[in-house]
Amino acid sequence: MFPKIKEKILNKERITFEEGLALYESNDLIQIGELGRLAREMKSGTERSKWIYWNKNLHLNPTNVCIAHCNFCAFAKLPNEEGAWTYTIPEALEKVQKGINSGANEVHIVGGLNPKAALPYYLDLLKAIKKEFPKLHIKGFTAVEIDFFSKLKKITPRETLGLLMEAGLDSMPGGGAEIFSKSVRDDTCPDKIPAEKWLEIHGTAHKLGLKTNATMLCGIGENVEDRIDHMIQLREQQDKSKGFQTFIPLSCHYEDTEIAGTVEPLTAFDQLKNIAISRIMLDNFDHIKAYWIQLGVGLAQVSLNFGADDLDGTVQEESITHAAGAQKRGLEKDFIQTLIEDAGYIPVERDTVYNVLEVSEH
Ligand code: V47
Repeated sequence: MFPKIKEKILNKERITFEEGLALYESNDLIQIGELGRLAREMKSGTERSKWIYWNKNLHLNPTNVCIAHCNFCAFAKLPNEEGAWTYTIPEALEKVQKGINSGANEVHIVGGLNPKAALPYYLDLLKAIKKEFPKLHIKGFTAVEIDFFSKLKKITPRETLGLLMEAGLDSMPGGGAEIFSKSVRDDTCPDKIPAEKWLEIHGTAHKLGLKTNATMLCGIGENVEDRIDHMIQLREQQDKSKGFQTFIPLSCHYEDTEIAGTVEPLTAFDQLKNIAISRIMLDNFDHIKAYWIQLGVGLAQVSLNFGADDLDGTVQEESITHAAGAQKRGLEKDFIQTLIEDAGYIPVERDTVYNVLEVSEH
């Protein structure tokens, strides 16, 4: 199997569902990693094959009030529950200011499905952020939120996206995809939009000129067939609409979640396979992100040798994974650069849409 897949990667031929599955079923992690790295090198081209991207960003979660019930989520609260928050616009601006003070050029905004923080609230928030910080890139809202805002306002997702873009939205993150399989979605996040709707909203965003990302949440009871199916659905959507930049495999954290103890947690092997196999399968995605908040810094560093070419960023003020037990908070520039260099790569600071800001070649 390995020589055939290697040949296909070198010839830029598409890897099939069955081949992807065979990779997951193998425990030869070194060979899988080598193929992931080869796929990454083929994708980046020789000159950039040693580049690892990172950026200076902050996460802003304006509200954790959420009417959806997802069994893997420790972030959501009911409106009057202890620990529920919805920031006023000045409170949100204060959080953003803190990020700006540490050099952030991107704010990643996502929140719960809160009927009291719907489109009018977010239009005001985006306008206020752009007025105060005109150069800050706003990456905001999962397709699940876009659908929620649209239904409340009785307008289409296209109209909602248009209004958000007028107010300052620059791109969209990849959250809310979870696992596309209907049975896993029904078991874990029955209130979330189905796969087709998630993909359709990203397709609409791409048509409107927004770049977006895509995630896959693993460790929620899915099997490897579900993971490959998820990647193939994304690959097909990308063939059509071409606006995805980065794929981010996510690893479930279980503290304070209902799903804890009911599923097998991911092992380090699983997580490295997710990185390498997604790099091999997603031949039309430019980047694979190793999200250190969830992988942990150590595994994120190792994954740079398995096909990931992006370490996300400094990530200040994240709440979703931290609510479920993630330990590490904000990384400093020097530390990110050391992680990359020690793995044998060149740190490249980027903006959200992969414009190069600084290549740190020593
Ligand atoms: O959509 C929820 C996941 C996502 C848990 O686009 C959990 O650049 C682990 O989408 N354990 C939000 N994960 C994060 C996200 C993201 C992160 C970094 C970069 C980008 C990007 C996007 O977190 C949610 C959900 O899939 N999530 N609960 C949990 N207990």
